[in-house]
Amino acid sequence: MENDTIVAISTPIGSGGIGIIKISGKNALSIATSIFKRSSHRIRNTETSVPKQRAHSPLPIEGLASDLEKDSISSGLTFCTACDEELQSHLLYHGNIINPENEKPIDEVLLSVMKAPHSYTREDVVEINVHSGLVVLRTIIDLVLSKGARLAEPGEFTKRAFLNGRIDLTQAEAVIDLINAKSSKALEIANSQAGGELRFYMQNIIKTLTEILVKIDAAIDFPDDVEMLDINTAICTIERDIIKTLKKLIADYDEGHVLREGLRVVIAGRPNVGKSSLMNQLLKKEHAIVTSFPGTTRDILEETLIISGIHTIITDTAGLHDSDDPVEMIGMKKTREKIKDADIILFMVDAVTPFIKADYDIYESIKGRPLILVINKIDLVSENCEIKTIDELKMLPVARISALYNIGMDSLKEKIKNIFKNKTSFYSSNVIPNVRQKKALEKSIDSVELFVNGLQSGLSFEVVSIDLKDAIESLREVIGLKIKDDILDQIFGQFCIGK
Ligand SMILES: Nc1nc2c(ncn2[C@@H]2O[C@H](COP(=O)(O)OP(=O)(O)OP(=O)(O)O)[C@@H](O)[C@H]2O)c(=O)[nH]1
Ligand SMILES: [Mg+2]
Repeated sequence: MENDTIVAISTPIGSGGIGIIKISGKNALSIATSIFKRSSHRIRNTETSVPKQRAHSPLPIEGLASDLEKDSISSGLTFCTACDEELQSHLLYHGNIINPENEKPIDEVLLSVMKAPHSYTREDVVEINVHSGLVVLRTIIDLVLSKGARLAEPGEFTKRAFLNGRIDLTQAEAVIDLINAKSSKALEIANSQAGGELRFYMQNIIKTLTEILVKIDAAIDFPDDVEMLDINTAICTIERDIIKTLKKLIADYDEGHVLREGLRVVIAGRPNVGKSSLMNQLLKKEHAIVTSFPGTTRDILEETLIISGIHTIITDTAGLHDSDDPVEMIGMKKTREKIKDADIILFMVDAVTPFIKADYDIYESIKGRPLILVINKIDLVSENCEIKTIDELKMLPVARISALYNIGMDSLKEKIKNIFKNKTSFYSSNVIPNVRQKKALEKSIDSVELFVNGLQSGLSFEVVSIDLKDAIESLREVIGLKIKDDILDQIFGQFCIGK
């Protein structure tokens, strides 16, 4: 476990009233003490405002020292009489960050101390509230680094909270979601996950499966001495409770992930139908290159935007058609991968030459998925021109647009919104696994089903217990009890620095 001392700016970079520098690790306090000079007269303490037993509870940070100074007496702040004492945990100190080389103050700050284990990381943590401004923040960070700390990596504070047992992995991931929440529902979901709801489900299932495994192991080792496993009851519990719950969680992901991650809308079609033009029109900027040459877009392009109030990730793709050009083939492979993960596919055709063989080939590969048929370039055909196609395609929601001249965009957005609503309106669960958790859940279902099939077909306990162990391992993986370092790095790498 890492035990060096880390530092980062915890607030967004840019101009603002207050910036927070966070230090965590065994030297956090000594580093802070070496660069911080307390003001001679005051600590804000709570004795005048809260009952005695809460005197050391965390204090709200209301503003910087100068504001505190003005309001100190009227707001009931009390004066410190022992200012040379060691910094106490969960108190807020007023003072200055001093450059130790010339003793000159760098900034007037409020400094709070949270001693291990009563901190976010379960290590000693110091937070310094400084006047936000890049130069001040950088100067203080440099000073802390010169005292032996190192810059924190993205998510490292939360990673330490996880490694030190303060939170489990589902909660750590919920912290990312809280930071990234794009809607009030997403925030609700992240909050319940941060509270440990998914972990609660997992722990119960792991407990039940472990009890079955213990009986199986005992029956293998001491066949004559132990009470036999009631196979029918075990199968019934697994099928009725466990598989059902796991499948529900996966269905929750499929239905609910748009609430936490956004709606994935992929524009697909053959070359030159106007996919990139639509992307640009939706984004209201020249993002994708548009030319009259088929095959202009070689790679996928992704952007986020709000469509009718919905957080959307829109993807422009390389045109799909028969080609043996190696670059195009790579682009088309990526297109197909994106299509696989899409929540909505905007299947685009050209109003002038609709439904040639290449269009039908594409349709064959995407039918059954949530599609909107987008007929583009309607500015080039007469208004009432009927587009002939097979009945199946006529059943799809259709948007007639001109991406170039911004015609029909509202109707297209309305259709996207309708599909989103159908997907989410009955959605009430507050526990939505993320992709990583979903994959582990799927693995666990496979193993549990193999175990049940094995039991039903009379395989030996030695054989079926392997599947049961695999299932338990996958469930442990969901809450991070068995997870490799590189996966951890990937998870915490998604955080911003300072969290
Ligand atoms: N008249 C008209 N031309 C359009 C419209 N949309 C796109 N175009 C033109 O069609 C050509 C191809 O447009 P793109 O947006 O590059 O088409 P694409 O589907 O991204 O093409 P690839 O990247 O090659 O697959 C360009 O010359 C666009 O100006 C439209 O609504 N009306
Ligand atoms: Mg293009």
